[in-house]
Amino acid sequence: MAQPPRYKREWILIAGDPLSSQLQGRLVSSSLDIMPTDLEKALDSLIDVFHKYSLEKGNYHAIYRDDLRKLLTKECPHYTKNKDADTWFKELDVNADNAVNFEEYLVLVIKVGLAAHKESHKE
Ligand SMILES: [Ca+2]
Repeated sequence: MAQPPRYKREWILIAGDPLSSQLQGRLVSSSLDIMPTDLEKALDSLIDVFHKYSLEKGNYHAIYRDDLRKLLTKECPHYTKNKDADTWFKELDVNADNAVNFEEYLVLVIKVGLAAHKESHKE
């Protein structure tokens, strides 16, 4: 028998409503749900950040060049400043479809995560 989900997402979407966009994907726990783990919360944040920029153009699955520039500037400037946004875009857009999909975004997360981990061990 399948295990119940540890937590559930409450999807609220009213087309064109900015508050709905912000609420979409938010983790919602009811009193009956088990609290998500730290890693589950972190994963939820990674997904939320992706959608924050993909939904700039109304797409759940693609971040376009100018929105990637905003993401780099606003979400991880410390770890991405050594390359310009166009260079990041070319590196991340592996399938060359002029958009960064979620898998390609995870490459950025890995690179930034490695840099953050390295920095965490600096004295
Ligand atoms: Ca792509």
